[in-house]
Amino acid sequence: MVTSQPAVCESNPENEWCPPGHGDLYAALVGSGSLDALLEQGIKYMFVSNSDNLGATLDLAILTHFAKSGAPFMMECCVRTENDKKGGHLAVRATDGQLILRESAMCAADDEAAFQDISKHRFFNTNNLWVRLDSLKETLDKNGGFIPLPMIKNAKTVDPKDDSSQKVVQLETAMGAAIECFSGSTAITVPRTRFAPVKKCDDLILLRSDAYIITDDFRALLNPALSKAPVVSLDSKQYKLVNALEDATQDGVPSLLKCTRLTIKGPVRMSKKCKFVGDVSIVNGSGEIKVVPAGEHKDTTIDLTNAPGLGPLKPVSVKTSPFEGQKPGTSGLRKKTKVVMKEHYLNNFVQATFDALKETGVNVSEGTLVVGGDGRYFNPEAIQMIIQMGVANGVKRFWVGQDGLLSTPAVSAIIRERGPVWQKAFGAFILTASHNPGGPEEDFGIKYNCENGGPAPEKLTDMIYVNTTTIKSYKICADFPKVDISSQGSTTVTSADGSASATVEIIPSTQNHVELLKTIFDFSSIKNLLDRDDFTMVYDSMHGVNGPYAKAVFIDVFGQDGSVCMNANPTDDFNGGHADPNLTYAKELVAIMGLDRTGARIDMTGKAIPSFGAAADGDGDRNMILGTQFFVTPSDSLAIIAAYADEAIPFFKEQGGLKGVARSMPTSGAVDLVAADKNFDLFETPTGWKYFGNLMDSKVIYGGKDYTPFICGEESFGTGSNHVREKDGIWAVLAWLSILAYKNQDATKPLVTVEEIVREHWAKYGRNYYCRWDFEGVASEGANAMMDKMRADASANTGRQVGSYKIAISDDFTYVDPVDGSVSKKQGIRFLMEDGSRVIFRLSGTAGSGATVRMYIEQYQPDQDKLDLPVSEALKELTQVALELCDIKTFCGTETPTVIT
Ligand code: VG1
Ligand code: CO
Repeated sequence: MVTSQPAVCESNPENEWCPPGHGDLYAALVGSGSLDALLEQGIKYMFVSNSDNLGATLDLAILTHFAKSGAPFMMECCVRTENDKKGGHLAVRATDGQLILRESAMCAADDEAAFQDISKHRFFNTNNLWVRLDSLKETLDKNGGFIPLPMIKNAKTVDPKDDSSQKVVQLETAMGAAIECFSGSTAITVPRTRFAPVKKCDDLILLRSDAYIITDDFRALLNPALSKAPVVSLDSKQYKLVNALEDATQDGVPSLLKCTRLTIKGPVRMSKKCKFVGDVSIVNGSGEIKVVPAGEHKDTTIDLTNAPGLGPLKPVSVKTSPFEGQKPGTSGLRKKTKVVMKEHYLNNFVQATFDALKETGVNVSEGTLVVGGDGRYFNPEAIQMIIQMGVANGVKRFWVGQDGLLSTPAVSAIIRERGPVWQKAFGAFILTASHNPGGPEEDFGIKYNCENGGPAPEKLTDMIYVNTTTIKSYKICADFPKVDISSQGSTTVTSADGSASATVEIIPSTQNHVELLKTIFDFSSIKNLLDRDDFTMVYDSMHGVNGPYAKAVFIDVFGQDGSVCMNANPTDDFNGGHADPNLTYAKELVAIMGLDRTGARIDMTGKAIPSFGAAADGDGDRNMILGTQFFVTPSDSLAIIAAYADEAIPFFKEQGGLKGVARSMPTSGAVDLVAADKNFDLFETPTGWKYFGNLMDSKVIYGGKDYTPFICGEESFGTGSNHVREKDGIWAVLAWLSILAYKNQDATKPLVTVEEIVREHWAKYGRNYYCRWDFEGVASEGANAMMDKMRADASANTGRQVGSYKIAISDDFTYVDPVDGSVSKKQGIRFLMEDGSRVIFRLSGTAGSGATVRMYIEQYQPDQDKLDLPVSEALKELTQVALELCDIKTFCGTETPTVIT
């Protein structure tokens, strides 16, 4: 029964929308004002076609013909063949001789045979249409603003994917049907080359095969060696979606040059080594993917039903449904381990990533996928799962860190440096939640890094997230054997039919990274420093992944005593600690260096204090630098490394000197002063390392200005350079040791200390007093409301006087990437005071659950007499102002930070 009422679809109201069909083009031209605008510009002719028709190019000969004809409307038609008999055809209306279009939906059931008679109705519409815009306007005006197109009635179900849902009538119009609305309209027969629509995978495989060529002016043409395109008919159930065809042809598209007909039934995989000649039919009734043997197949039916399958390489599709909240944050996806261990949870994210890679054109079958992590709980299981899913998604080679261990900077180095060209890594999964605690009750994390070695850019992480919201199934080779990741070596697994294989290589965790570091620093002068009697150091790896790297460098290369490396054996829960190198969490080291959690000196009478102390976070990309009873803020550390780079570090010296520096927005402006002094290009980016990569790749990838050699850093204990595309903890430690070695070249003189170097720097540039207050684990609603309020009040706050500070600007930081123009909004609420002081608020994007508010406070002090104040005192008033500005007490119920750094 037709109710003539709009359809209702409770399960998904989006299905209630009735797509109008491309006949809507004319209404859209009028409604959007485009028609008038085009006419005003003096444009007379319009050529339109379906976007899937790769043959629809703007052919000047046809345009000339159309212009000369004087007709208001012209349709390009092709001669109908067997393949086209079900589609609409051109006709002459008997009553008045008007050209009209007849669609199958307009044909009475008993006239079907005549409709499909290609000798009677010889032409079909290609939907390549030429329209005189002035005539269009006239016709529209005459008809009260629309074109009276015939309605097409389609019988559908309200949910197109569910045949059992409510039956509906979908009304649409077709743009070609307008031929009947213009008197004097005409048609022209064009060669098939003007009609190359890609509607089904049948068309796509043909187009991608050697049956078609791409001309120099990018037209897809039937290969001149063929008089007729092969007739392809793929199993419509198996190859409905492009993904399925791509899986089936992951090893290349077979040759169809000598093929007349190709019919495929059942799930198969082909390769470019297959050549189909004449009429070939492939059948696989087994339900399991079977591989068509390489070689020529001529006029034959290949029955693969009982052929050996892929065995351990057999992918299966597992049904799943989306999990909420799989949006990667500042550095990947971080969640409670328990959440990640839920069935399908990690599978969904990994499949969403593989799908996004395919969408962006990454060929995962070429090169290598790197897999490793910080050694936290559930890493080993996740690694095996990623291998099994990788194989199912077409990955042929893996590099896995021994014992699953790879630090974040080492992964970046491996992607960039390891292997011959044909093995070069295309990307990596890094299993880390970095500085977040680990273990079954704590956090797990996963992130994807790209071919340049850097974290996935926002464009990719957004795509991954969208995929996680629609995922229905994932692919996995459940029978792929578990790989022993505890010892180095290579395992190749071959499919049962011998057609394919995948190789998993367990690689040394530290080798590539340590080799790279040796090319950057002057190791012999660092060794001289370390060997001095008056120099001692300790490096705390906090039970994270950095331990093996610290040992490889300091014990194996520099020959230092084992006591230099503290907490250097990775454990899966970081020994119950919080592997975050700051004054609060690196308690043990901080006490050894003679400080308390506020950075104040403690009584160390009778105890020897090392000259140098450093700590790393869980995944080895962060660093904390300490001198004897002295804490170096990360912002100062960045500025000082930049100031000494050219003198103390060969990597910079030998490449003509440092060119560019960058800091994240909340990081203090100490490095800005060095940049201004030394004429470096300076950039201020949003929080997170992914934004630095484009600046480092500005020339090599984007062909723009070169900013390398390049140094960048964040206030959150991250520092690095363009030697990799991640922050690099051990790099920063070696950079500091290089500066110390440079300042202490004369071994007969007393040691110039870390503290002296920092004070000398302040004396020259002034001091940026800086601190960050973290409010961890507050309720998300309150935190969000607080941020919204400050955002809403931004313009009202601008110009306001608070205490002795006047707010010059209050805004929400927006970053426009100077290299690729991409825009990142809502990157932190800023209060920029008239005297240059700053207060900034952000919500953390790395929290595994709940919310963390970060409050950043900075005040510059050039006065030589005021360089030695305790930070809390120097920032006392500004801190009060900051608390007032955000009113965190009201929104989050607390004013006491969990961590101050
Ligand atoms: C934090 C830091 C940020 C850093 C990120 C990843 O992010 O503030 O500077 O890049 O962690 O570091 P957020 O969004 O929580 O403020 V790591 O060493 O945890 O990968
Ligand atoms: Co980290």
